[in-house]
Amino acid sequence: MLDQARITVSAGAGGGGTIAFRREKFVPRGGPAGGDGGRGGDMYLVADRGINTLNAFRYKREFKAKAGVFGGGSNKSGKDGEVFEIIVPVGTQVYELTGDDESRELIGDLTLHAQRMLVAQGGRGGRGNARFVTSTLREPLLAEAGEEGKKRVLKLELKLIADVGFVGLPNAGKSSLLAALSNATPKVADYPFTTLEPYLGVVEHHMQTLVAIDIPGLIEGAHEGIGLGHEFLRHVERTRVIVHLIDGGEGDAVGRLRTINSELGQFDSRLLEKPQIVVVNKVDIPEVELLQSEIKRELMAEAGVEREVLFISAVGRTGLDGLKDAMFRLHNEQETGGDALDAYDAVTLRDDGTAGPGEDVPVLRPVVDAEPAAAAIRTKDGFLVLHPRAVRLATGSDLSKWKAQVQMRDQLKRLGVTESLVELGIKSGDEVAIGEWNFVWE
Ligand SMILES: Nc1nc2c(ncn2[C@@H]2O[C@H](COP(=O)(O)OP(=O)(O)OP(=O)(O)O)[C@@H](O)[C@H]2O)c(=O)[nH]1
Ligand SMILES: [Mg+2]
Repeated sequence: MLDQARITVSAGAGGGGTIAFRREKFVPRGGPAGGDGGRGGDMYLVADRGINTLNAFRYKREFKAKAGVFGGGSNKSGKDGEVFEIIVPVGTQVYELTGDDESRELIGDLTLHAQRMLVAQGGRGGRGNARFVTSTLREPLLAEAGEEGKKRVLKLELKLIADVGFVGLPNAGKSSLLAALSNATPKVADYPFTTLEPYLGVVEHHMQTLVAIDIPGLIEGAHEGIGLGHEFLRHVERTRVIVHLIDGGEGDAVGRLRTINSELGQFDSRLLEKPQIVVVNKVDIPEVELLQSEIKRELMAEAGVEREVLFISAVGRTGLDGLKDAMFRLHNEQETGGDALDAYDAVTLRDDGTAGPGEDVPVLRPVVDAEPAAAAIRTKDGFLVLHPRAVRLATGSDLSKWKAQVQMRDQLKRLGVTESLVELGIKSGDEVAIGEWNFVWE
């Protein structure tokens, strides 16, 4: 199972502004009417609790949002590029990779269903020539190119969040069940407290997946810290469904059920409000099979056990389909209105397959690109203008025309570029490069 992915996201470029003039009868060239370009589409990550893996990124790793459309004539603005949403599982941590060494920085943590994170901002549209009209400039021949969309390399890491919790006394077979239902390989042994740390596993059923968590066995007094399980009960708090596993081979199923439920309730009464599937394990043992209907009757008589009692054998792998049906059905029933549950701590899947507490959830940090510090710099051939607006203007205009060049120099003055060049010590005859355009300073 893939639980990390490296992807490239590119927001859409802004559409270029247009140079156009109104067509009027008997007027060779009407007023300027070039519209602005549309904004490039933004790129978002959106968390969805319907998926539990990053498998979708195995084949598709590059994502591009649509560009904004060029401005039209008659002052018509170009259409904005559509927002692009990449769906990721809830529990996805987002790192930005930068530099040749791809050093990583955590930029977000999607822990809630429907949470959105802007990862690459669409480029602004360029202004059309109609926007450059002033009292002295009646016939602007300038327009801005659209801004580039942001591009980022991201590393996604899935911090699994458990959907279903397995609880029960030590030795009930919780780890055996997790091993039988999922890809996990927890340790199984015939002594109590085999499991010392919670384990997570992804359970697949009819094209759906959910994450199950196996926690150490609970014993009487667990809520006060006796045994091990209490430490991990908080992982069960955020699950939607509890699978309560009872060892059928040990007798007194009702007493065992009560012990655990009393611990759950004392730890946090909300745990008892969760749908609970009561499952009797080890039905492969002949005595258990023999007593099946009696055990079932006793358990059904218990308050709180409204649902069917299931009989399975984790080791013999019987009854598992019925259990999966119940798990997915109850889980899906909780999908709506369960948002309060999401506020609980997430659980981290460690490299060795065990689960640790989720780290504190960092606030989503909006990604902002720094503007270049200087409007222009000196190069070995002369001067290079970096001012983003000026560069876009040079790119979006047809500067082969002498009139356009005059207007462009005017704009450089207005944008403060001229002043920067003077401060850098520019002299008459020096070469200035700006976007695709080069000119000689006078
Ligand atoms: N006969 C039989 N034995 C089982 C079954 N499931 C589990 N066992 C055995 O029961 C013992 C305990 O199983 P585990 O899966 O380690 O139980 P656990 O609930 O995880 O136990 P702790 O981690 O100690 O809380 C092991 O010896 C298993 O082989 C089953 O379906 N039938
Ligand atoms: Mg175990």
